[in-house]
Amino acid sequence: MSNDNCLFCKILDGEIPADLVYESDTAVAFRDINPQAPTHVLVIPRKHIATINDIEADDEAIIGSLYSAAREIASREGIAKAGYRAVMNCNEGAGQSVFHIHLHVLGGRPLSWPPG
Ligand code: DGP
Repeated sequence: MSNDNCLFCKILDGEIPADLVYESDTAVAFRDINPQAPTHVLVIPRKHIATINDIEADDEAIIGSLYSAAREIASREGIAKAGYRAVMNCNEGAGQSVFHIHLHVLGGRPLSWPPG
């Protein structure tokens, strides 16, 4: 399930430290190293999935669990009522730089739309 060359798999394995804020059987979340908002948390599946394009039918429960994590994190961070964004980039053209899917959970400031 884990990929030796994947930065986020190394965080899951404890090889690279991260500020963990949430853990479940299927998902882990930690603070982004380069935060773009007062709350900027990355929610990742424990299973290595490189991009949205690589999600398989059997992964639906895992993907759902990422949003359950986002909801819980938003509540804990106190941003649920004001509003937050949960967004996943797919491939370089959309800004994906780490090829292990991750939901960016951003909040704590006004967020404009559309993103750049
Ligand atoms: P994306 O560009 O959508 O693939 O987002 C990747 C995010 O990962 C980016 O916002 C910065 C973050 N990131 C990269 N390396 C690390 C790291 O070593 N630790 C943490 N916590 N975040 C990282």
